[in-house]
Amino acid sequence: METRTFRKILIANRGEIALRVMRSCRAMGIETVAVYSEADAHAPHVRFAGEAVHLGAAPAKESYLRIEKIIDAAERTGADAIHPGYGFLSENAEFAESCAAAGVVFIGPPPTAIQAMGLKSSARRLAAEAGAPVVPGYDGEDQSVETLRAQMIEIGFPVLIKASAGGGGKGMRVVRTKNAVDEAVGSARREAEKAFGDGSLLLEKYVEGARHVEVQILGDAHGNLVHLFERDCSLQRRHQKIVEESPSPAVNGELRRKMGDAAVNIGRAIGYTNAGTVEFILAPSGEFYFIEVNTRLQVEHPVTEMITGLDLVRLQIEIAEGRPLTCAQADLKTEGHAIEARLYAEDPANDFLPSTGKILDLQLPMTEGVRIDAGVECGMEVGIHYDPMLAKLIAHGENRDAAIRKLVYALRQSSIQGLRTNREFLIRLVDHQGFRQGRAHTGFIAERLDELIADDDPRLDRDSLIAVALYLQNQWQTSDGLLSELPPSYRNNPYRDPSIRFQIGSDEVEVSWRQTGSSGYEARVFDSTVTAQVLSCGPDRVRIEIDGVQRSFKVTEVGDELYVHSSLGARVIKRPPRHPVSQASSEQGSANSPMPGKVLKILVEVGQKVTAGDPLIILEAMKMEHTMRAALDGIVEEVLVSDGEVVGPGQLLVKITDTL
Ligand code: MV4
Repeated sequence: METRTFRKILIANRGEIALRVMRSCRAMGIETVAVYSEADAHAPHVRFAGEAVHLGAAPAKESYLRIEKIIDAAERTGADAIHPGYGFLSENAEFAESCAAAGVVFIGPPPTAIQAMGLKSSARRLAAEAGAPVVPGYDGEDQSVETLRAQMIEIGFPVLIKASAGGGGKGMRVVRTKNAVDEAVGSARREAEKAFGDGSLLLEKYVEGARHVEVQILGDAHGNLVHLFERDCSLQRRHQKIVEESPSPAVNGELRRKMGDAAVNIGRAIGYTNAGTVEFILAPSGEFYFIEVNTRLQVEHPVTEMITGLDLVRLQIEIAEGRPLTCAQADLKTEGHAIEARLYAEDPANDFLPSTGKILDLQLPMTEGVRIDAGVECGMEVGIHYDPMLAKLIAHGENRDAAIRKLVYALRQSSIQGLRTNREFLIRLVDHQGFRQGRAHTGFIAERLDELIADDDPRLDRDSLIAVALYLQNQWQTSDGLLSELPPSYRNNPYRDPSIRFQIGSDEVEVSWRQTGSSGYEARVFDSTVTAQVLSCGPDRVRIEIDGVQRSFKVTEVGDELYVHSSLGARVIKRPPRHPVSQASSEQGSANSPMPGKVLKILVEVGQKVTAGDPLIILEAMKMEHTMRAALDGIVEEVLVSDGEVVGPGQLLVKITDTL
C-alpha cells in the first residue's frame, strides 16, 4: 500500500462535525473544502473552510445527499479525499465506491465493509461467525405479517423490531403483546421504507433494562486493528443518544477485555479499516450481545478522545493516507473519565418536539477540562431541515464524579436564547442520583420522565417572573411612556398596583408590584410578597436582589416569549397572546400540529369513536414520525387535512367533539 500525503480534504457534511473535521485538517496543514445547501449559505462551516461549493436546495436529498454533486465539487477544487462525517452519506457504500471511481479517497472503511454491516442480517451472521454473542432473533426473507407474528411468538415477547437496512433506531419498535404486532410492524415498515427505501425487518428478543455499550475500533490498511475501549450510551430517548461516557460504569477490566476482543474479532473478520464502532447491549445479568456495527465516526467520539488523548479524525486521515497505526493495543491507556451531553433544539415540556428559531444569544462556557463542539452561532436560524443538535458539551475529570460535576457546571453556565432547548432536562438528567450512581439503562429516561421534566426549584419560576416583570416595567419607563408599547394585560391605574399576566409552563400567573423607593419594589406572585431591589437594568439584562441575594437575569424577547436565564436556571415566560386564539385551534381534545411537518397517514375517519390516546394522524417532521393522539374520548367530527399535506405549527388537523 502506497502512502499519500493529502493536501486538501472536502468535508461532505455540515454543522459541528464539519467544523470538527476541519479543525484536525487545519492542525495537520491540510486545506479544506466545505459543501453547503441553500439553507447553510451563511453557516459557520462554510466560513471556516478554505473553499466552499454550493450543492443545492435545503432538503438533504437535494444537497448533502447528492453524490454526483459532491464528487464534482471535489474534482473542481482538487480535493484528494472526502471526509463524510456522520449521517448523510457516511455509511453509503455507493458513495464510497463513487469516490474511488473518481480517484478521490473516501476517509472511511472499504465499501465492502460498509455494505456488509449496512444490512443488520448479514452483520449478525458475520458477528456470530467471528465468535461474538448475538441475541436470539429472526432475520429471514419472508416478511409477511403472519410470519413475523409467528416468529415473535417463537422468540417470546418482548420482541424488538428493527429495520434490517437501518440504524439509529429508525423503524425500531418494542412489541410486548400479540395485539400490538400489526400496528408496530406497519409503522416500523413505513418508517424503514421512508428512511432507507427498504422495509425489510429483523426481529430480536428485546433485552430489558440493558445498557448500550459500544467499542471504538480503529484499523489500518496494514492489518493492524485495535480497540479504543468502550463508551456507555445508555441514556437515550426514542433511540436518540443524549449522554455518553467512558469508561462505562458497568464494565470492569475483565468485561472490557472480552468486549474489546469481540469487537476486534468482528473487525478482522470483515477486513475493517479506519474508525468504526461495534455496538453491544449489556444485559443486567452481565451478558453482552452484538447488535450492530457503525462504519463511521460517531457523534460521541470526543468522549474516547478525551480519555485516550488521541485525535480520531487525525488518525482517520492518516489511515486513509495509507500510514500504519503507530499504537499497539498494549500501548493504549485511558486517563480519567469523560462524559458528553448533547444540547438539542427541542422542547422537553412539549414532548421533545424540535424547536426552530433564531439563536439570539449563545453563551457556551470556556472551562478547563470541558470541550465544546458546537455547530451553531449567535444569529443563526435553526430550521427544520437538519438534525436539531446544537452542540456537544464534553467534560473530562479525574474520575466519574469529577466529570459529572464539571458537566453539570458547564451546562448551568450555558445559555441559549431564541429557541427551546433541552438544557434544563440535561442538567436534571446528569445530576440525577440514579445516573450519578451509575444505574442508567436504556429505559432510564422513559421511567423517570416526569421527574426529569418537573421544576424542582420554586425560586426559579418566582424570581424569573419577578425579574421579567421588573425588566419590562423598566423598559417601558425608559421608552418615554409610549402607550402603544404596553401590552394589553398591563394595567396602571391609581386604584391598583401595576400588574402583568404571564404564562409559565402551562400556568397563567399574575405578577404585581409596588415601587417602594427609587429602585426598591414589593412584588407579588404566587400569593407571596417579595422585596426586590433593581440594581441595574440594560437592554437584555436586569440585575436584581431578592431575599438578600443578587443575581443577573438575562432576558431576550422573541415575539410574545421572554427567555430568562440566571444562576437559578432558564425559563421561557410568555406574555398572554395579543390576539385571542382562534376558536378551532383551542378546541379541547382536537389535534393540532405542534410543528411544521407533513401528513404521512390519517388513521381515523369522520364519525369514528376514539378513546384518549388513540392514534389519529402520523406526521413526519425532522425526518421522524410523530403520532398525534386523541387527548380525550370523543367522536371525530372533521379531518381537516389530507395525505401528504404540509402543515404549519398550530394547524388544526382533526376536530374531535367529546362525548360526555
Ligand atoms: C436492542 C436492545 C435490546 N435488545 N436490541 C437501540 C439503538 C440500536 N443501535 C440498538 N438498540 C437497542 N437494541 C435488543 N435485542 C436495546 C436497544 C436500545 C434501546 C431500546 C429501546 C429503547 C431505548 C434503547 C436505548 C439503547 C439501546
